[in-house]
Amino acid sequence: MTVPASPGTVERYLTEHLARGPLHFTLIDPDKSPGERAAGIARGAVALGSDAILLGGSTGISRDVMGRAATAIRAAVSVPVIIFPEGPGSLAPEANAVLFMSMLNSRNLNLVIRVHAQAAPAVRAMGLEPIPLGYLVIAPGMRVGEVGQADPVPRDDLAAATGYALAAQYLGMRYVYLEAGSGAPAPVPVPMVRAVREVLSIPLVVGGGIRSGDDAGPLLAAGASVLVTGTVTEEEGLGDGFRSILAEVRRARGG
Ligand code: 1GP
Repeated sequence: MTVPASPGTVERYLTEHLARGPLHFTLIDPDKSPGERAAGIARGAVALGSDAILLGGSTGISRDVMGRAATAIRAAVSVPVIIFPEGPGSLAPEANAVLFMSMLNSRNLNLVIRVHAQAAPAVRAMGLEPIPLGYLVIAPGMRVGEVGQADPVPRDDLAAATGYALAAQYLGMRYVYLEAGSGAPAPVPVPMVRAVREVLSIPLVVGGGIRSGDDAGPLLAAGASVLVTGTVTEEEGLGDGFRSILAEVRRARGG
């Protein structure tokens, strides 16, 4: 029996790109934007400089819907297509990878580790590359905080955020994701990103409530490695908000 190479192809791609500066991931909900529509968003987002496509939503996406979207996107763009799972039912082998994420501050043990134990054999059988990630819900947390039964980290509790992030790193997770919640009225606070960045030596993903370059710039300056946006493209398409976020990512890369 051979042990699969670790990290895998997608993680190596991300690591190589991160060496040149911060990245941007475009989150697409295939229930709202199925198949070819998802591919159209992905094509436009990648043309503007987005580095990977995340596929997910906070309510049960079927394997079929996920698979169709992943297939259409992979035919349209060459960046990785990564499942951002809300449950094992949405895993599909047509994607390249899955964020294999533990919700660190959930009260529900299923979301911390039990579902992972159930899903891991399916991830292996599907040939999906698991990307080990600690997922931390920051207030307000929005729907994912409710569904995930999180105790959201208060926005001024930098010690709690740094503690969780460092614990994730010490447990061997290779990414930490600070999540304010999709559609949050404001992103994760800049001082929190700065505090976590100071202690962490693995990449720091920040998402939730980022709608403009004015939001993105300070988060990047504070040390975010990856910005994730979803709502801005769902509500405004690839318009000024999205373009100004990508412009800030380019600027932070020095280009
Ligand atoms: C949600 O962090 C992502 O999990 C993206 O959030 O939809 O607010 O961009 P938005």
